[in-house]
Amino acid sequence: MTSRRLSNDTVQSLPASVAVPAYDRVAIAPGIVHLGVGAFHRAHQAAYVDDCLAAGETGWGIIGVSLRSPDTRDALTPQDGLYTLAVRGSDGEALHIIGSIQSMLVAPEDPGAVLAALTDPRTRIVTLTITEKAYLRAADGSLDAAHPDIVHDLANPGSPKTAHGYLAESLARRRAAGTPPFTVLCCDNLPANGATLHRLLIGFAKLRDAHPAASGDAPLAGHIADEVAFPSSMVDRIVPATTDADRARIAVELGVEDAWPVMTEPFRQWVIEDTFPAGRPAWEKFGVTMVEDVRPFEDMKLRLLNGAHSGIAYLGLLSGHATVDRSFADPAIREFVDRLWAEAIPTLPGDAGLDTSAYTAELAERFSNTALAHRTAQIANDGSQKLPQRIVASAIERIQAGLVPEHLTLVIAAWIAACEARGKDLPEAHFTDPLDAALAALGEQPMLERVAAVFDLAGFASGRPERQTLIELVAAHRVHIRQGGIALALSALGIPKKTKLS
Ligand code: CS2
Repeated sequence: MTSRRLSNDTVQSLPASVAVPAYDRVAIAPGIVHLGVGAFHRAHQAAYVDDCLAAGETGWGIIGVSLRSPDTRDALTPQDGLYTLAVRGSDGEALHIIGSIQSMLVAPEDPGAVLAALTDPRTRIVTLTITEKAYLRAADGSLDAAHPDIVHDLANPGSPKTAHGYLAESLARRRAAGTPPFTVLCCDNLPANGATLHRLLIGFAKLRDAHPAASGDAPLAGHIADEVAFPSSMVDRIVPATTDADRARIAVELGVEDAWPVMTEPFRQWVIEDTFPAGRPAWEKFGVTMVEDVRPFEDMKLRLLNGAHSGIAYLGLLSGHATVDRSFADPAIREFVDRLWAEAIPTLPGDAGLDTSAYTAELAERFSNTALAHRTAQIANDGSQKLPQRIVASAIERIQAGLVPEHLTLVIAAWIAACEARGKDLPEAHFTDPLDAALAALGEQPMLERVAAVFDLAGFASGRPERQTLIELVAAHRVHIRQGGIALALSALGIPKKTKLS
């Protein structure tokens, strides 16, 4: 393997088939601070921003912030922030070098530098992909005020650990300096993600306003409630984790090394509520849909794409399928996903002009992409954080409509079974969940009680009249899985369909 590295110098000498930034990176000013520079951000938002920069915008470079690990910074900084986006479809792989990330910061190493970037008047948008669990919601959906990182951030506003702490402190400093607030654009897979973050941050600010560490400061909660815009957005692009084989292949194709290329699919979608008082890039020129209300798109994506993804992951893991395409090619799982969609589609707004059959047909193609090798174990992570908006919400609405969500509830049972299979049929730590320690601490219990305990820990259907029905359905599926594996649970649903006796 070559030892030369991708960088501003070597990017000029890449093979002609590789698309490179066609703009002067030095002339770009930073305008966006992004919290959570994972592979998803690098395949999605950073690529859209790269398109805008290539079209001549100069004020929207990205400063990437990692809230925890230095790994992305360590990979990208020696490459001047450049990296390869490998777009893998059925017709092969196209390589793009993305130049929109100008610099990287690692928050735990230098919180002051992150706050300086956030308070810089040139920063007009702060975007986030920090994953569901980093919003630190309690089981009832409100801010988890007892979380040690929240307690820390309230006592130490100048050296926060959480996104909430960084946003609150920088918004307070901007106001004190007479700098208008930035717009906060949440890009995580949460329902009403902007409104959700707004609510959580106001919750944080109220605690902060009441905390002795903030005595003498002007109250912040009202400022955030009234003056800061939090448009919601729906983000979509499938981004499997990069493997060493990907790194080796890309190095050969480029002729230089890229420590962390990102793999993705040709499809991409971004729907954003158009509330940007401090301005924004002209994203709409590159296929981004700017709307007044993102909710119908978001629900469709969370319930049909992500809901099916979780089903494919947990049922697939329990059936021995390592990747999404293999799981989806299993006729029984394919039939199950069709029925899952049939169950979830009626919960979507009928008057929003959604074309659910075109959408699911396209999803079926995307899930069948064999070039991605998207691992079921990757999607299986953090189920307790993902299932509420992907599965539980639709299941509750089905019960309200007088129907039985028997397929949706099998996904929950398969999640519980897959969690419990780790260290037995599945490798230990094959995937992880924030509830792992609490789940492990549950003793032997009858099935109904066990499922109820899991619902309580995860906050599924908390306080809702539909909770008990859901628990009973999940427990019945879980018993089937225990007795005869996922095959028995599926056959109890009539999958695979029995051939008629002649
Ligand atoms: C996946 C998502 O890992 C997961 O939970 O369902 O990351 C999914 O690939 C993206 O939301 C697609 O946009």
